[in-house]
Amino acid sequence: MGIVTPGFRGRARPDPSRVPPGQYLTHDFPVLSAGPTPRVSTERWEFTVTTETGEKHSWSWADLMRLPMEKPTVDIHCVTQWSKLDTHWKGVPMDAFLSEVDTAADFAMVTSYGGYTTNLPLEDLLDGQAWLVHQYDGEPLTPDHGGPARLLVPHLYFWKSAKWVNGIRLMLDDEPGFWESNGYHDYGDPWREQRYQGD
Ligand SMILES: Nc1nc2c(c(=O)[nH]1)N[C@H]1C(S)=C(S)[C@@H](COP(=O)(O)O)O[C@H]1N2
Ligand SMILES: [Mo]
Repeated sequence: MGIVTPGFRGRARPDPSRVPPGQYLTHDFPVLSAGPTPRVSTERWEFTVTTETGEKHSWSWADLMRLPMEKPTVDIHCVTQWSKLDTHWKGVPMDAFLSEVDTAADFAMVTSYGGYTTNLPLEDLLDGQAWLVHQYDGEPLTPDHGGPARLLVPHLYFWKSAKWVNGIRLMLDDEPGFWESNGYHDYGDPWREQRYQGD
């Protein structure tokens, strides 16, 4: 029989107050993309909020750069079971875009260059819980990780943090996004292990 040395095999033992059930810790930064990486220049980049009545509010890259920035340090949790603690980002809280908009909507469809979509309740984008980020670890966000800009919604599974984000469509009624139409949970709270429909 071989000698088994507990604690030196397999995955890092996670701190249950930081790491949700069923997750393991990773120190690298995996790339998970459902399709090819779109190349979007900051000159061409635009972010548009569309209300339920069709009213549009758009921000160019220059507009984005003039908004007050925050530097959130957050833990992120992917449904494929990796979690990463204390990730450093820089960006604009979503409140900056949404507070200018007159809406009765309760839901948001986040849209991306390349066609990815993900839905969430509008309130989950407000009150400093979500950001449009353009830097990771002090560097411009790389295309693989969603550059030039992505959504960051760390309190939900990371598929809700749309890479290459280009807009938000406000909706009176909930609709499923890309993964939500393919069996993933509508809400995706990692602390309640809402991975798949029915969880
Ligand atoms: N546009 C877009 N956003 C996306 C995805 C995607 O395929 N396309 N994948 C999601 C998933 S499942 C995860 S886990 C994270 C991965 O982000 P990362 O590649 O920076 O780790 O992005 C999310 N946002
Ligand atoms: Mo994911």
